Amino acid sequence: MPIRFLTAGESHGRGLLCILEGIPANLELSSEHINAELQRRQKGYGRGGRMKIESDRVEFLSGLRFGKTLGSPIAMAVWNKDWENWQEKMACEGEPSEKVVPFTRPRPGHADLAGGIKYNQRDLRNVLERASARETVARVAAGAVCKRLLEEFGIKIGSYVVSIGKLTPPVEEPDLLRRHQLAELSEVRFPDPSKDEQFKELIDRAREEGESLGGVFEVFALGVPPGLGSHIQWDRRIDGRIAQAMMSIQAIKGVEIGGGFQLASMFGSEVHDEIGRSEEGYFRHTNRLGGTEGGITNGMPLVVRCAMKPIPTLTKALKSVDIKTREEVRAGKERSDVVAVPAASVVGEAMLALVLADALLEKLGGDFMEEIKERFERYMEHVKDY
Ligand code: EPS
Repeated sequence: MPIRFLTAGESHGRGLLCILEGIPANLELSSEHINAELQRRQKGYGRGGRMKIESDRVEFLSGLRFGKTLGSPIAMAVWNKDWENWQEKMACEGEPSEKVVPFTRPRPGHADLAGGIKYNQRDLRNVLERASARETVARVAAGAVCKRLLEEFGIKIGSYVVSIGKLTPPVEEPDLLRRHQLAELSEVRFPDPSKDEQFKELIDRAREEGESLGGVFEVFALGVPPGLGSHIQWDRRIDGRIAQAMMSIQAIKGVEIGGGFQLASMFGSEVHDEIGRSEEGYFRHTNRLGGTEGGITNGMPLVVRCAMKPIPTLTKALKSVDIKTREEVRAGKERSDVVAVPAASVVGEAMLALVLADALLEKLGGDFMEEIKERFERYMEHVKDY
């Protein structure tokens, strides 16, 4: 797998870090591009107080010289502004002061209890800080670099929300790119901003009731050439790789590709995308399989749907047990979002970009942009002539 990336950082620590390896040399890259993606991740009606504190900006630490990649690992940092308020409570060294109150009432649905048991921690902050979806800042930074790379090959990635809670207005717009553009204009990333008020009412009501909400979003990629991923081994299948990447996003509980679960109840003739041919090569009359067959991209748009569970931090706290006293209590409360589905869809874009950039480089090979582009053009000729 040509692309590897690691993230580090706690939610209220110094910042979020990312090391991204495998990006070829000579790709033009700027912090502006990454910051624009980071800002998109911060948006969405229903976010908590934290997003008013932060204004996420990337700082490149390596892998770039005069605006072009070097082929060496790209290290990026996004510093937490909130660190100022947490320095004492999240210090890497020294002894805890009296200000440090251990978090001992695990929230159902968060990593608190399972992580506390696993790592033998008596202050569950030692778990929740890393489990927090703030980590997705680093993923979005890495994904932004991959998006930049994919753009050079005409591959575009977008997303939109299809539901929040039980509210699922029909998506009228048929065109995927247009859905994305409309979502950019909506406060909840729904591809019809005239529905925003309905979503906002629902979110306001949830907030008043001390509740949280989940939802469903779709991520797509256009311009994906056929032939990424492979049928020959389980871990090379592109659909499996996409599902793993998406499922790894905090709070995601379901992933579907194309028609997903719906396809299971249909007849074969209603599902499989019939084959046609034009001057550009083969195409499909429909795209119910969401752009993959046999673990290989088939040249149709990739369409992935993800289900996000409601955020586990509730003001109307659920039953829990204090890990210090072992008494039944209400779960601890942390500042949190009421809903983060719009932000998660931006994270989904980043994860899809990472998987596709990896699969594209695996297909083409090469260490610098010029040679990879040449190989891409040759391969696209093959696709057309096949
Ligand atoms: C997040 C930052 C966090 C949370 C949220 C995601 O900030 P804070 O904990 O300071 O409010 O708002 O994390 C969660 C909802 C969670 O359950 O961990 C962010 O930057 O996305």
